[in-house]
Amino acid sequence: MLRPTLFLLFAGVLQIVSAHFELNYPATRGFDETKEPTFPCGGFDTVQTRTQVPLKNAFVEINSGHTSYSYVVNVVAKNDPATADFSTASELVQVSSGTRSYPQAACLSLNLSNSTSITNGTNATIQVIFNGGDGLLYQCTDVMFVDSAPQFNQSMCVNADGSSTVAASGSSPAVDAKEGKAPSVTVSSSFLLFVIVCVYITV
Ligand SMILES: *[C@@H]1O[C@H](CO)[C@@H](O)[C@H](O)[C@H]1NC(C)=O
Ligand SMILES: *[C@@H]1O[C@H](CO)[C@@H](O)[C@H](O)[C@H]1NC(C)=O
Ligand SMILES: *[C@@H]1O[C@H](CO)[C@@H](O)[C@H](O)[C@H]1NC(C)=O
Ligand SMILES: *[C@@H]1O[C@H](CO)[C@@H](O)[C@H](O)[C@H]1NC(C)=O
Ligand SMILES: *[C@@H]1O[C@H](CO)[C@@H](O)[C@H](O)[C@H]1NC(C)=O
Ligand SMILES: [Cu+2]
Repeated sequence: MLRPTLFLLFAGVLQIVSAHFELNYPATRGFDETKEPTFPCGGFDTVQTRTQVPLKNAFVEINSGHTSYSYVVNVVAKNDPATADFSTASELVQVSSGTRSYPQAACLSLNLSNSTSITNGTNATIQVIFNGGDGLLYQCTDVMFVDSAPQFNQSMCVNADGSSTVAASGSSPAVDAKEGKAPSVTVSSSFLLFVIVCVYITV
């Protein structure tokens, strides 16, 4: 009787630790963890204030509660894309994809070369699709792509494992930041603690 209870406790704590993901930069349209599985934008279907994003060295910065995940970043180059646009091949352009094996801050570089229509002044919505193993999760941000975006904060491009943030466009790294290590240590040490407790009790 003891073991199933402990397992449930363990699973419950794990779920709190791995709290899905957030889109931190450019600012998300909105975040509601319960709606995050809602296609196409995690329950937020209204265009918000646009961030000017450069055509080169563009990225989105996320915060992951999962240690291991895959992601895809898409762009719909319209002023106010409809839900259907996010599932229409001719409207949806994939600009990034990959996997990560560490939690917390991650800088996902965008490579716009798949799009022929995005130029200086193009309004668009960026969609981040996150798969941490518990279902697809969605976040969006509204942007205007520009040649020169002096307000776009390149310092927001940070990987929590300290790895280089080489842009997918092949241009020079935006930042090689070592910040954000502390939170990932917190997550992994609490995880380790529960593993130790469970092993201890089982034995
Ligand atoms: C461009 O599109 C192709 C086909 O969908 C895809 O395989 C590739 O990963 C895309 N490139 C980027 C940078 O996302
Ligand atoms: C890009 O667009 C902005 C604003 O629309 C304009 O001021 C700028 O001159 C354009 N840049 C180029 C290289 O066309
Ligand atoms: C882009 O969006 C801005 C603000 O949302 C708007 O003022 C502007 O007219 C749009 N540009 C185009 C080319 O539609
Ligand atoms: C840019 O981002 C960095 C890192 O988060 C932050 O410290 C800095 O204040 C930001 N700069 C601006 C102008 O917002
Ligand atoms: C950018 O994406 C295009 C299309 O998927 C690909 O051919 C190119 O190699 C990519 N560039 C880099 C630096 O990854
Ligand atoms: Cu999750």
